Amino acid sequence: MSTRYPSWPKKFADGYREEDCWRGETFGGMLRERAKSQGERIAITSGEISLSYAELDHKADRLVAGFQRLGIKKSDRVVLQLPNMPEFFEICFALFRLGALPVFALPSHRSSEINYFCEFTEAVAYIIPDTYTEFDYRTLARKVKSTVSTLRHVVVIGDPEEFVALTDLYADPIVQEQELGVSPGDVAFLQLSGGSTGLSKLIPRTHDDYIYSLRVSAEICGIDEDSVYLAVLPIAHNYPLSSPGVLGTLYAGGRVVLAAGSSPDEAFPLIERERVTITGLVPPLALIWLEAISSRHYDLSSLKVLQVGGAKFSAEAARRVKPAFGCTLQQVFGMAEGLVNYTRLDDGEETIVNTQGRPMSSYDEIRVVDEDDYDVEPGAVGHLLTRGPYTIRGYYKAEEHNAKAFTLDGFFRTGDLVSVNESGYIVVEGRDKDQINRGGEKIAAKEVENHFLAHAAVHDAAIVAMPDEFLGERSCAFVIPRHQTPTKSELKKFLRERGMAAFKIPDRIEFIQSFPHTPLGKVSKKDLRQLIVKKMKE
Ligand code: AMP
Ligand code: DBH
Repeated sequence: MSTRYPSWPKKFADGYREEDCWRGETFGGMLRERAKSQGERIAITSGEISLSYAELDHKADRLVAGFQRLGIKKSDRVVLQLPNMPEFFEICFALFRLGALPVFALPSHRSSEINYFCEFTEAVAYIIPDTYTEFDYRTLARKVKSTVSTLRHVVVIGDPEEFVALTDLYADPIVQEQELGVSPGDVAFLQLSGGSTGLSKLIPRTHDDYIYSLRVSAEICGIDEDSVYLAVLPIAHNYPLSSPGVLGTLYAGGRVVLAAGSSPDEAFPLIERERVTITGLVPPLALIWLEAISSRHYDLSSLKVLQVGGAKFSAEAARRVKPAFGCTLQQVFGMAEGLVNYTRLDDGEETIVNTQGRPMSSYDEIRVVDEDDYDVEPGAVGHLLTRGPYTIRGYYKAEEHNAKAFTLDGFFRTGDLVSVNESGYIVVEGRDKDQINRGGEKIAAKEVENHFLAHAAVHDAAIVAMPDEFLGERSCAFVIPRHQTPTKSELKKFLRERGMAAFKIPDRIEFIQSFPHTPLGKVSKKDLRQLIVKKMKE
């Protein structure tokens, strides 16, 4: 097994092929086929722009030639940091055809994260928009390029300044019926984990396994050629990318509509105009949409499915979806490492409202275990372990961590605490990973703590989740100062200047003289969580 790209043992890989999970498709081949069968049908709509399957296919080919001219080749890593724009697809499919691996950064990431992605993956190129949400990505690129020696090219959508313009890369395609030596079993891209032990881990997903997850997702979510998926969340994230998301929709030959923003005033008119049939939200957004719907008068009757996932959706809010939108709620509990659970469209109301769904594939293996890896009693709460045809067997270049994150027989330790009911539906009950889930955005406590420790006036720091009605959780930093206590705003400014994504900056900072400890002498985050709840009531 490669330690860089861990994979399934042969016995399992053969089994998944025999069972027809893995059909030997590649992303490049999939787009080629859709271009033949769907041709002039629209694949992507973004504002006034629309792109047919044939056009997308052709543009991807032209970019393959352009990327080749830059010297980008099979297996090279390319960090992609793009918002919801049509070029995202042209670039992705071009890289897939080349066999180069996109690394899916989020638009909210800043120098700290991007530097790490580029360095750790030894990326040869970094692809960005010129500006987006008042942020100039070229300044970020300058910083990264000056520190990462492998990075040869920065490609910019829009005004490139000293970098390469994407528009200059659409070259005459080299006629090639075959892809450039890309096999279905190859890793297609690196997705990001929410992280728990520090920086995000990178997740190698293959053509075979990801396309399988798209096919099953599309089927469960009722996606076909007539479906219209509205992408409101950032599409680089695994959920809007694949559950069924934009790629699942393209797999099924449907149409993807890219939203510029997620607010009701941006999304509702789009749903009306484009006759959107399905979209995916995180719980805080779903709450905003639920609040807005009674005062807005758009025709949302085309919407058949409203998905909510990424963080736990409360049963109370879940119950309001159908009456408010007149469509089916689908809860989605997934992870970029693989396993995705869905409530089914024809499930009864109680299942849809009270559970986070069941595994999408009958080949998903689920175990719920105690601290010693023994199965708990049926229905009891325990740690969720999983293995299957689209769940990775190890993170990219992380041998030591993999030994802990996976069992010896290849089950992934999800870090989620769940119970499974008699019908096999999962309820997410909590978490045992050192992470904050801020309305679907995951924050690894350790990563933020390490940034605090770089401040001269900080002796120690511990980040915990505090309950929040709107986001589910927010983050609180407990800080032990050295001699002089810094101000809270000084600390936040310091964190921003270290180039952390804004969503990771703690919502609250509390100074403390010492941390409570567990009997083993570890910092007791449980006690700190209780302490912050007490303080919130004061
Ligand atoms: P990530 O590491 O970013 O891929 O996030 C995956 C994690 O998000 C899961 O392991 C869960 O902790 C959390 N998550 C995703 N969907 C849900 C959901 N519907 N309910 C509760 N937690 C969720
Ligand atoms: O939170 C997630 O990572 C997630 C949620 C729903 C996910 O990766 C997915 C569906 O595929």
